Amino acid sequence: MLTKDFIEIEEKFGAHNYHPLDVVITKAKGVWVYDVEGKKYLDCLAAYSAVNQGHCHPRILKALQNQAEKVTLTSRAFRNDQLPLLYKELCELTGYEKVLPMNSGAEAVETALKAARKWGYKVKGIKKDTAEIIVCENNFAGRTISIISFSSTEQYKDGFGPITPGFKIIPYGDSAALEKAITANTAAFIVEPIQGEGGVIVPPDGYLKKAFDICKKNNVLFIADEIQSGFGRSGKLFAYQYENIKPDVVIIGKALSGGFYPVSAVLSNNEVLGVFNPGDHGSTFGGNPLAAAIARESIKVLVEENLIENSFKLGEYFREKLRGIKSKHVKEIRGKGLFIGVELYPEAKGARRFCEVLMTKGVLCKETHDDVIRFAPPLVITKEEIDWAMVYIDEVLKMA
Ligand code: IF1
Repeated sequence: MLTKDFIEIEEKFGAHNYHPLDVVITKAKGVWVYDVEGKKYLDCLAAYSAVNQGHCHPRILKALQNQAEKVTLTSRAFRNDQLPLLYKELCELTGYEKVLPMNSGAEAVETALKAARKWGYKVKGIKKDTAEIIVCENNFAGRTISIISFSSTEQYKDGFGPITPGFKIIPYGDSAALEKAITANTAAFIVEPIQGEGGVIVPPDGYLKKAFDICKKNNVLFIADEIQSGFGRSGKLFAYQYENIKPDVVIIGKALSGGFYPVSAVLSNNEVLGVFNPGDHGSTFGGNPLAAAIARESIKVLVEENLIENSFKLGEYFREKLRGIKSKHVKEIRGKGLFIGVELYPEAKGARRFCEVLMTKGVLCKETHDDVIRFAPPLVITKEEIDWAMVYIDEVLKMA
């Protein structure tokens, strides 16, 4: 079957909730993916940062195979011998006291929302059912009803009401707005240290620290959504580490599994995660031994292969190369580590057409927010591979 045959079947039988590039991938290794017609592409999206360790990493694959032959799912009605070790290793790596495992990123965000509300009532003493959570404009945190309820993107909410109350939206990067929005009922402030879907938006230097201090002063939980920015993507283990803060809660997902399996989690301290009692929250698959074994190895690969440092160094290199391209379309090049956004002028008529042409040249990337081309390759990428891609990126950014 050819590319067009797969597309035809997909369009006929699948819901049309996506508009993918017309490349049908059949295998992948490291930074490279291959389509059904044998054409090779350099993946500059890395499954939205879920495959930071590179596609089909051999060590993670082994961990999956070994565990799959032993036991895959016990449910949390029983214990398994992988989850405790994942807990311990995650806490040692991150400096947090407790972990609550889930599957998708959205579920972990929902878990953090529930923890924050319950902490607000049981620890802070907020009056029943009045807790408020502050979020930023332009956020992206998933697709559940409660999460879209605090989205500022109309499309994500359109047709899905009634929405969940209890959220306040303030501008991103504006600590004064945070200070003003906080009331006695505020339980938490949730923020992406770098906004991903928002267009790879890096907030002003010092913003996270100021916001953190404001939260501390007002007894408000500071929650960092590191689902996309975490695990080396930004050139640090977590993007919040650029500002020398320690969030009360960190939400992780995506690269926690190296792309093999949906694994997410909430990291926090005993006070916050201690609010959950048996029966308060859970998931059939959350914390299963296969997920835990995969996550354990994914974390080890990230650290032992120095992928965080590679992201920092090659991110600088990637941006420097991009800055060398003389293109009338480019308004701004930004990012940290291998989390890179190239914003185009409105006259460029959208980033999508650039991504479509890049695909024909063998470079896969994805537009975000109409005018931004996002480059976020697996963190195993080399200088030579960046140089290879840059020839085409140069050519395509110079299109009419
Ligand atoms: C899609 C975007 C990226 C996230 C942050 C939570 C979640 C995400 C900061 C939820 C998910 C995804 C979802 C995916 C595309 C992708 C995305 F363009 F939509 F925004 F990466 F940039 N917090 N982001 O970025 O995690 O439940 O999806 O596991 O197609 O919707 P999830």
